[in-house]
Amino acid sequence: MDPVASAEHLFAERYGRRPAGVWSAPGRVNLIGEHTDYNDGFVFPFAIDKRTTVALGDRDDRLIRVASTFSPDVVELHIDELSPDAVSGWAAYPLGVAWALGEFGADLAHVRGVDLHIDSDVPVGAGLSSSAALECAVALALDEHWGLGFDRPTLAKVGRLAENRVVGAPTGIMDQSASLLGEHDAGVFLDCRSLDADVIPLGFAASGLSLLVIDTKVEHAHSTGGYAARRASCEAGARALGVESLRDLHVGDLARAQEVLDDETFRRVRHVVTENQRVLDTVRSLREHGAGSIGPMLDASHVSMRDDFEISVPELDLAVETAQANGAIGARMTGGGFGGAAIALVIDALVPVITKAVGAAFAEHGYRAPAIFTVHASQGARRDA
Ligand code: GAF
Repeated sequence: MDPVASAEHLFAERYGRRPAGVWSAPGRVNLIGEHTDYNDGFVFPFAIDKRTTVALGDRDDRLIRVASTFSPDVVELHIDELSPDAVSGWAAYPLGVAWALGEFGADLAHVRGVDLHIDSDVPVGAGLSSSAALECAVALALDEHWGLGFDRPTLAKVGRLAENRVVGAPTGIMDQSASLLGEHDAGVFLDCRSLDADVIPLGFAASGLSLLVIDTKVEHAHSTGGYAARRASCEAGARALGVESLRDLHVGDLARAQEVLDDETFRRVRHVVTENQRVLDTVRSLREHGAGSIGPMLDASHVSMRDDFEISVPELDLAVETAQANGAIGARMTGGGFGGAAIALVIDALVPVITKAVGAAFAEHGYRAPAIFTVHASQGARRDA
């Protein structure tokens, strides 16, 4: 069954009537630009061909009811009771988005309740931002159904606020922007300070290239520990150097930064400053020389995350090194780190070779078998029916 028919069927099975509409939003892969978003820097992610679907039906009262294929629970809440702390678990995402719409000025006092049914093929915990896919699908569905009229950059902020407050993860704007602004076969080059976005053709298929995702199955959570600590280091570094954010520093400022900062903070800062430059270099190289030219930036990004930002894990390093040793054009861990996935840009013919080599290397090290698959850049959030 196609995803739209399936969403309509699941809604009807749960609620006993047809939905009024179906919306969906994709997960994302970040090609390059890691931990730069909350430093007002540059990112270059793309929306992937794995999506979260929301079927929505009207109600006569003011309850929001949410059901999904990932849990037997049906959770309901009165619109007047929406708050970041009202619900926990997966239902906190859709209900957090409804709350966040109100925080951005939506008049929720006069909207009617809705029933939502949610389904998804974005793998959870793989670093492909299943959470942003869920937030953005619900944000767009409620925005259009309730006629709120928010633009997509604002809906991205709504999703981020839900994530920051409901899940407690101090994440940036990248994932929601990719999910809302992505287009077929294109990356989203986003300036996270101005929120100006340029949608740039990737041309992987035309260049005979595939983008492999290697999900290490090492679980990560950005609401705990490392992610927040890295963000705090970046903010401390910016303060010590007297700039509003690390975006305001360039590679030429690093010598002074090294004199002022302790070694660890300096390395965190150096990652962000050089990563911003790598995003700019990647975009320029892609435009001027095509996708086959961006490998060195991807490889350097991984080294920087491994050694300076210290957010890699042995499984991610092994995935990256094995892909590189078997002919990948470039490879790096992607996303927030501490687990999740690596990506490798590879010539089509090498997909089976690299898949096999990475699987064998993981087995040899006694690591859990990774999930390895290709992804394609796809359209962002949309109404499907
Ligand atoms: C996670 C966050 F959600 C993003 O905002 C971003 O900071 C990323 O980690 C690291 O680049 O996906």
